[in-house]
Amino acid sequence: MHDPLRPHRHDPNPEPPSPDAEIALDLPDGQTRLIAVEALRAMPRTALDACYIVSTGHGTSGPFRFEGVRLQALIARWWDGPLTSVEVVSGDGFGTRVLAEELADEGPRPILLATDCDGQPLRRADGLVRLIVPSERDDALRQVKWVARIRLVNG
Ligand SMILES: Nc1nc2c(c(=O)[nH]1)N[C@H]1C(S)=C(S)[C@@H](COP(=O)(O)O)O[C@H]1N2
Ligand SMILES: [Mo]
Repeated sequence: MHDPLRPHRHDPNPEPPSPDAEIALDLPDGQTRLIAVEALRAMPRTALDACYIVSTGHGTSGPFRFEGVRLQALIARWWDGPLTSVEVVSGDGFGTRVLAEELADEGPRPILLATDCDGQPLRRADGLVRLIVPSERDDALRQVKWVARIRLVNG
């Protein structure tokens, strides 16, 4: 079975999986919160300059200035209990796992849920809402477009 947390394809899907950018946030206690993109945009914002989308198969694009909300800030707003990892999965079955240690040790370039790029709102076709993992510069497999579900895992 295809595991979205281990994507193996390098053909980026060009099509948004749905028109809607709402995100479902699964909490470790079994509850789910639905987060509209407007609610995400209303949160404190962070910008990251000089981001590149690096693809082994089809080159590099950028630099981009991505702007949005820190993944850590989103988590802190909804969950203050213990956490071991966070699964970020798109509507087209593409995803990555972020470890709690990564979030604790982010430094000046934090992981972002981007809603804007180069001063413009990201369009759905561009990947709204897009995860940006600035430490990953190999193959773009963690630069997840169309984030649909964020699962907080403890244990
Ligand atoms: N949801 C989703 N995110 C994705 C992919 C995808 O197919 N679906 N492809 C990945 C790959 S392999 C690449 S190279 C980049 C391409 O990003 P771009 O469309 O901005 O160039 O997105 C990454 N994120
Ligand atoms: Mo890729």
